[in-house]
Amino acid sequence: MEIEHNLRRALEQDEFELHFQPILSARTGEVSGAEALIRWNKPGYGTVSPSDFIPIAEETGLILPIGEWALRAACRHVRGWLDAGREPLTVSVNCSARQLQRQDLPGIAAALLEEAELDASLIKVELTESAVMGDVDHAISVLNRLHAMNIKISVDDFGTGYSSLAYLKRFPINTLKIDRSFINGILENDDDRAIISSIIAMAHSLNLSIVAEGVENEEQLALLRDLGCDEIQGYFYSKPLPADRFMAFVDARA
Ligand code: G
Ligand code: G
Ligand code: MN
Ligand code: NA
Repeated sequence: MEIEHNLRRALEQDEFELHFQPILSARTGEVSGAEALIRWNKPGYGTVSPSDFIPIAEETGLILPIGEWALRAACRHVRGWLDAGREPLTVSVNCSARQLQRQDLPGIAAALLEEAELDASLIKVELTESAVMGDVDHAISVLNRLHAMNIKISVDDFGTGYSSLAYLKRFPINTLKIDRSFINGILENDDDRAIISSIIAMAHSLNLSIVAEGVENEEQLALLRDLGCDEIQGYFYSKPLPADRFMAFVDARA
């Protein structure tokens, strides 16, 4: 397959780049971290969005080296920011089901953290509900190892899958990211607002923090803050930015 060949070459030729979407404290408006989102700068074409190549990378197994690349790049960026004298920021890295099931994720993460001389608590792994629902016993054992290393764990796109919070209690999770499809409707839709309100209440009673994704305006932000949401991510503050522009965003808000 041509795209598979091109993705292999992209790894060899260093054509991937991480962008960073700021994540801010709902209460203080301070930048607490960012989600790292991969981009492919394809020569002679331009930027390819991950939604156009991550599914193929997953099918072909290339997600394993690409995921490792993303984790290494995230660790190196965080190290660079610390070296430049910045306050520590937590970076969330997306991991596919396959990385969780087929790779020694804790071992790889340990090596990359050591390589970057980085405190594990600055890296957060984002997994979807379906990724942890696959082989549950294996997922629990991998997550327990990550947790023991002090790597933080988020459940991405929360609310779109089938898991209940009671079920997730079995996993050593730190954070739920409420899917942006719920945030979309909170101002107009009473049901969406009720769902979010009860997710936040239950999450807090289980000692989980809540990130709202896809926050696009001030009214949504104000409501989410009233509902007790901990952190905010979305176009209202910023779209994903190249590393230098992300740092400029951080400096401008400090
Ligand atoms: O940034 P954008 O909205 O185009 O991202 C689209 C999707 O690609 C998101 O759902 C995100 O989870 C996924 N994605 C982005 N970067 C990575 C990555 O490094 N690894 C994996 N597995 N998925 C990623
Ligand atoms: O699935 P995941 O949560 O990893 O996807 C993150 C993607 O969501 C990012 O690639 C980003 O482009 C997109 N995104 C982030 N904030 C917003 C937003 O406020 N509105 C919309 N429509 N998309 C967003
Ligand atoms: Mn994500
Ligand atoms: Na998401």
